Amino acid sequence: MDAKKQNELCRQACMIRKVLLETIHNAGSGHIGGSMSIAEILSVLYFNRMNVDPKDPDKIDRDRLVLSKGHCSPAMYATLALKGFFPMEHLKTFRKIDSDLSGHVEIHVPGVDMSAGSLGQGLSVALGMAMFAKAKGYGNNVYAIMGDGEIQEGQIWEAAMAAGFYHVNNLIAFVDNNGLQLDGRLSEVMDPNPIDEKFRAFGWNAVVVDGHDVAAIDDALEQAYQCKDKPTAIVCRTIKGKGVSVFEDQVRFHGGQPTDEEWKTAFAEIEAQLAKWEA
Ligand SMILES: Cc1ncc(C[n+]2csc(CCOP(=O)(O)OP(=O)(O)O)c2C)c(N)n1
Repeated sequence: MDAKKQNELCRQACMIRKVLLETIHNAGSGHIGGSMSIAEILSVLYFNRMNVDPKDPDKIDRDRLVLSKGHCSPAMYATLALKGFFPMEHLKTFRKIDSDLSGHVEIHVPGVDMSAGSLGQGLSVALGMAMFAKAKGYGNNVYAIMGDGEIQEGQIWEAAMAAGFYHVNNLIAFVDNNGLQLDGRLSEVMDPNPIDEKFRAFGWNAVVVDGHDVAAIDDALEQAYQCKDKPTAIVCRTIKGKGVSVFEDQVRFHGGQPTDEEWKTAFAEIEAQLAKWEA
């Protein structure tokens, strides 16, 4: 990836963080930590790789993305608005009564391919979409983003087993390996690591990358496209709350809200990062 592209994708990740924080701040509620940790994944997918058209969100042969960790809707909605699926202004309705932008992703929102929120279901749905696309010969890819706490759910592994057995190579699953779940560290609750080895045992191609390195994510995707006989799992080592010092690696910001002082720090830090990428 050339330096210009890398700069653009880093800047988009920063914009995703800025917009998702503004969205949550405005609503007074929403999941900060797990939204911040997937900003680079979404930046690479939506601003470099995915075949989607904001003017034609339902086109049949589009790539699809299932945000299986559906509580991270602020990251998804920020990305879709930045990509042009709906006006930025609409984000101000997030979590308001009568808005389609609810706290967990909703399929009624342009650009969203699956409603999610009940963890553990997304990989199964993404697998179905990928198998359908293959049967139809559309040639598209289906992406899923799961949490590392989420993969404690048994249904994930049923889907993983089927995807490996049926060689569903157009299915690419990201695991946001930020090491925290709702109520603590994975290492203390129930550790699914080593995650890549588990996927390999189920017949997948699996890679581990720094999930905040846009070039590394992009390279892993290239490797996934080259793999013609297996689905690919991209295990992204990330930091929950990445991008704001006071939010990073804090269980409290899974769903909890910052104080006014912390919000001030957050917006100042994000603005400083944005200035760096714009330079
Ligand atoms: C089936 C189900 N059980 C419990 C919850 C409540 N819940 C919401 S987020 C979460 C933690 C998920 O952890 P992880 O997948 O690691 O997400 P991240 O840390 O990336 O936000 C839980 C238990 C849920 N949404 N669905």
